[in-house]
Amino acid sequence: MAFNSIREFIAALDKSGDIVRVKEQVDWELEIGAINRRAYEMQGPAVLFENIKDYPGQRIIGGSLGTYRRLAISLDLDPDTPVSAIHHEYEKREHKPLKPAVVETGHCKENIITGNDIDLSCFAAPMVHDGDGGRYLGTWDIVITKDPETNWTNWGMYRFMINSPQTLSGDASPVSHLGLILRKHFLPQNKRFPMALVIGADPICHMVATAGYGIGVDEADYAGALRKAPVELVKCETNDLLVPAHAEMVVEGEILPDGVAPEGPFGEYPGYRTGIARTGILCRVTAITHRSDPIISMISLGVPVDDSSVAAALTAGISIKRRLLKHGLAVTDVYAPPAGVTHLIIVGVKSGGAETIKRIRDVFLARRVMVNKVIVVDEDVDVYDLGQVMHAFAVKCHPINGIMISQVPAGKANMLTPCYSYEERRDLKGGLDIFDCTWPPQWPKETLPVKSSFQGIYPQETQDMVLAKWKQYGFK
Ligand SMILES: Cc1cc2nc3c(=O)[nH]c(=O)nc-3n(C[C@H](O)[C@H](O)[C@H](O)COP(=O)(O)O)c2cc1C
Ligand SMILES: [Mn+2]
Repeated sequence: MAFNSIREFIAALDKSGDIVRVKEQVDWELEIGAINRRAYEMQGPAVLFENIKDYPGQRIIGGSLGTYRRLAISLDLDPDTPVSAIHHEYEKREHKPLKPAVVETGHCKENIITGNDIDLSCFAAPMVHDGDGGRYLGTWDIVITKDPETNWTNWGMYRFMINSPQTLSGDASPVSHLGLILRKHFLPQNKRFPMALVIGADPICHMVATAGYGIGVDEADYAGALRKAPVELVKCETNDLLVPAHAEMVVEGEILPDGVAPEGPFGEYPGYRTGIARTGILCRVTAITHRSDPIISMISLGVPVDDSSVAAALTAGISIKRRLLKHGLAVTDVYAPPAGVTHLIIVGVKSGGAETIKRIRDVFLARRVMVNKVIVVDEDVDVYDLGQVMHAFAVKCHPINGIMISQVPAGKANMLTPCYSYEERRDLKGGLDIFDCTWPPQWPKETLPVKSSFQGIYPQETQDMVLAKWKQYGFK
């Protein structure tokens, strides 16, 4: 059964024991961020802060999807579902996109604030990390925008910090869909760009906002697919965007074509504060609507594992697999292990070798290269089992011929990757290595090393006999 709101999801986490309710008074300045961060690092539960200094009645939830257990619960699966099964279920559900249902009203309309009454400082936006550029209201959010030409509605997760009581500043990259629409239809025409920042929607809506769907694809249809029920949307007060009706809070606004504001720095997703304060986009708030006693969704972003490295690893793995298949590569599975923070990707292939490796490299190099290491393994290696992957890397990746090093053209690399120098990050320069852990197809079959495993080195009859008698031997 799909959750219709974050409150229904919290009730499920209460039941499964995957959330702690903090009743002790906590400070929005660093304390909440630090508690949430420590909980991640202990692989602990989600945290609901119920008593926030200066903000009676308001609450913050941190880490809603910070473990695979919580991710499985959000998809209405058994909490102990293995990672590979979560991936496969996600892929299966994606085949049936469901259009959202537009409704008249919803919880997000319980309070409507417009005009001079708008004051962002009335909301418990946390100062998440020491050294952040400001208080971030949007950390685990959904930002909704529309392409005026095609009516494509985009959902993306982009951070937004409070710049003044009535303005936000943000950091949507030029290649993000928000960045693309803004630069195509609004900046050149000097037009204001309507947006809605959604906080505290049902967990699946936030997850699809992290996913790299194609240009022109409405993420809302995929939230419906994954929930197996249409998302209910309601119209904004001051623009014609549609937002999740049962969200805790919606900040309606317009990005000003001639305005800029300082943005960042921030403890970033690769697990480091790599940036300095930059010039961000400036959003003038036109309305705030919210549920009474709102719950603000947040992430204390940092070293893995957290919501970003779990949920975004799932969505990144699925979208990279989709892209490789589209280019005709015989890929079995793709895993972006959370510890690799989407910088390291494992690709399983039906047949490897230099030609396959080159084609995989070309697919990665064709766009912005946020990844910098790709490990390619044969299909007998379970990509979700890091022990097996490490074994293949250790013994099948030739230390000279097995590494394909590529330069990433300036302007296309990841500016947040900590190993790049300051100059490289500034100019978006970087590299991409493909580690080939597959057998060269030209090696004669009789010279291929034989895998000394149960399935690899024993005759089929021996395997069948051992399996048939397994319990007889005394195993459970
Ligand atoms: C916690 C979190 C914060 C993010 N913040 C930003 C951000 O500030 N700017 C950005 O361009 N992408 C950010 N991303 C990555 C985007 O969410 C991701 O690229 C997504 O695909 C964007 O949607 P789009 O493909 O519709 O542009 C963030 C992801 C996560 C998980
Ligand atoms: Mn998109």
